[in-house]
Amino acid sequence: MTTVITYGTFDLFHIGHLKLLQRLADLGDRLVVGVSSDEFNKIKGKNVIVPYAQRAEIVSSIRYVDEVFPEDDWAQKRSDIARFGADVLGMGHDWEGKFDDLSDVVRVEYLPRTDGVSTTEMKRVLSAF
Ligand code: C2G
Repeated sequence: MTTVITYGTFDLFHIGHLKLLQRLADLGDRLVVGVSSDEFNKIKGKNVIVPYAQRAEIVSSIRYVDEVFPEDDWAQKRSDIARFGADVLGMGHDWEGKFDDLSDVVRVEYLPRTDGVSTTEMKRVLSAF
C-alpha cells in the first residue's frame, strides 16, 4: 500500500486545494493530510479566516482524504512520515525544492498548482463586497 502525505492550511477551501488533493490521491492508495493549526499559521504569518477545527473537518470530508492530523510546526514532517509509513510527500510546486531534505526517507513530489485561484485572491474579492 502506497501512502501519500501532504500539508497545508486549506483556508477558504477552493478548487485549487481540491485538485491538488485529487492529484495526490492518484499517487497512492492512502492520503493523509497535515492541516496547519491556528497557532502554526501565526508562525507561518498567515491570517486564516476559518478556524482549525472547521478546516480539518472540511478536509477530512473530502473523498480523496483518508486521515487528517494537525500540523503544529515545520519540524514534524520527518516523524509524521515515520508514523504514517508515508512513501510519498506531495506538495504544490510553489514549494518546489523546499522539502528535498526529506528525500532520504520519502519520495518528494511537487505537483502543478491550479492557476487563477488562491485564498489570498478570494479574500481580496470578498473584501470588495
Ligand atoms: N495549492 C494549489 N493550487 C492553488 C492553491 C494551493 O495546488 N491554487 C496547493 C498548495 O501548493 C499546497 C496546498 O494546495 O500544496 C495547500 O495550500 P495552502 O493551504 O496555501 O498551504 P500552505 O500555506 O502552502 O501550507 O508545511 C507546509 C505548509 O503547511 C503548506
